[in-house]
Amino acid sequence: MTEKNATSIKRLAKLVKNPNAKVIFMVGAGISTSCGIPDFRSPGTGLYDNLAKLNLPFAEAVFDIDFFEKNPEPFYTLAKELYPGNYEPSNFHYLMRLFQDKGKLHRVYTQNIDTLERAAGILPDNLVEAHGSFAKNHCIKCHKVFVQEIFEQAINEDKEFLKCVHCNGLIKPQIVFFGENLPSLFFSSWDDDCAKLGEDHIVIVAGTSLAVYPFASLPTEVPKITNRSLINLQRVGDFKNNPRKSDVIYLGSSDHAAEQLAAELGWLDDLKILTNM
Ligand code: CNA
Repeated sequence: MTEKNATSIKRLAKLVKNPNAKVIFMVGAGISTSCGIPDFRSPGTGLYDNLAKLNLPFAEAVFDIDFFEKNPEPFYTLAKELYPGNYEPSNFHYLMRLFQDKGKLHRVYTQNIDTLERAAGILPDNLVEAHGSFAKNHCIKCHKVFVQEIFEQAINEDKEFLKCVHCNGLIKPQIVFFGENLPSLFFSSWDDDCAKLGEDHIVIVAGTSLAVYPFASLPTEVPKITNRSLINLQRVGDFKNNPRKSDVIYLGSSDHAAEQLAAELGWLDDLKILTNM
């Protein structure tokens, strides 16, 4: 571990040890790469660099609602790869679960659609899936909602693209595509949480390029009295463009950070039990 990272873990642990401390996590695809799910933007390994086989006009098209309406096939191919159940949570997911078990979790805001926060045991009230999930489906034309299983069947059995029985519109999982609104829970929950943030709160941002808005603006909106931390392979977003003196920066793997923070907090045995380390 670099000296800087070691210092950051110590600073973060000190903040967490405050008996009134409560943590909000803001996470992205980087916390799931060790589970075998590629992120979007890591050079070489990210999905955007590996979408050639999907024959897309531009990488983001796979999550573009207008493109999906014309050609759902690339999304179906990708969904098969990303579908929940194929992967186990990472150390970092279980660290967030430990914060919950220790009574120190305020909320997890995730951009991920892999539902690994649920798999790690984060309770529904503590979780905001900002970009939706595979848990439900809806018709993109009449917006009728359908259960999870129908899409799972469609990708597993290579059936025709799912169509709505009411209006013949295409059905897709309730994952937020470019051109679609985020769930209203994202906005209402953040309005509430942000208004309550004080000096005992810590916002930990991990495994995200902070490139997708409005999620990317959350760290900027954190009041100055609240401590912020970034755990990522490189500096991103507000931590790069507008760093605060009090920011605690850890540049490296989120799983390593999870182990080191757990060790510093005296939680390593608990983490090992959860992860079967
Ligand atoms: P991104 O833009 O691909 O950025 C990922 C970030 O994580 C980058 O800054 C990486 O350097 C960093 N990173 C990668 N591996 C690690 C690691 N082991 N430890 C620490 N940092 C790491 O992904 P974002 O989440 O920022 O982008 C938002 C998109 C990605 C959302 O709309 C997601 O739905 C979408 N996405 C989700 C998944 C998933 O659900 N697992 C996978 C791929 C994309």
